[in-house]
Amino acid sequence: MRGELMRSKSKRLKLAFGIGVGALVAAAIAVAAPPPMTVNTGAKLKVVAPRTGTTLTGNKLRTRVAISNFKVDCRYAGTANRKGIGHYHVELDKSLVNMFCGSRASISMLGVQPGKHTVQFIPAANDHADDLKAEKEISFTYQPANPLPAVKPLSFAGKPSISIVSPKPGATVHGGFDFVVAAKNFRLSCALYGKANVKGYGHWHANIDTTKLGMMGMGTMLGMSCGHSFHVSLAGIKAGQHRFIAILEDNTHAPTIGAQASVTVNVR
Ligand SMILES: [Cu+2]
Repeated sequence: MRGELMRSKSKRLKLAFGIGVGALVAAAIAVAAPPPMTVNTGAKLKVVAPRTGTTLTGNKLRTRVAISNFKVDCRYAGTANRKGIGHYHVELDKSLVNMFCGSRASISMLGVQPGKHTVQFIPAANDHADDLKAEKEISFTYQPANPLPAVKPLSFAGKPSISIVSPKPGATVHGGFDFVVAAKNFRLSCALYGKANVKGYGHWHANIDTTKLGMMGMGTMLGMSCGHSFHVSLAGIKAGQHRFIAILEDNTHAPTIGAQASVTVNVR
């Protein structure tokens, strides 16, 4: 009798433990893979180029879209959402290349294997949440007449790092400013945006106030750069103290390089 009770007690304990672990695993999965953020921007997007089934023999895919019912304005990217305002994302094989505001864009085929590919066009809100219902996809074949050489991994003597050249801490900025950085032990590349990672290569993101919001911290991303400067429009940014953050990113826009720098300035 007593043994019976003990056994059932320990069974219950095991069960409770099992549920506890299950809940933990479920929570871990929820953290690792958040549901795709989607938003209804109201935008209507039409792809003018390329046409489905295009064979691309050059090394640049030139794209053109027509967007209606939506004010396309990259100056507000990374700031609070505003109804009816945003930008659009271009993805290559469902991997984000960049955000765009002009009707035309050009996607480098560096790091792209010859063969069949898809390109996606997705209206997005200021916080970069995709409007997946308005997404358009085009298939094309990349058959280069003069294939690009493969990008080889790079080795540097030191760890990659980024520092801020301008503005200086405590500076007052107004009406926009150039956010200037210096990257060390790292090769910045626009052509590799959205491609497979190659050691030593990537770019940087300019964020405001935090790096924690949205997918891979992009909720407050003002924009990205493969140069030494990014123009911050300050549109949609309230007056007061703000922190501007420069984050080194791998080609997939993930902050895996593990280097960032920030500066706090006064926005007037
Ligand atoms: Cu990026």
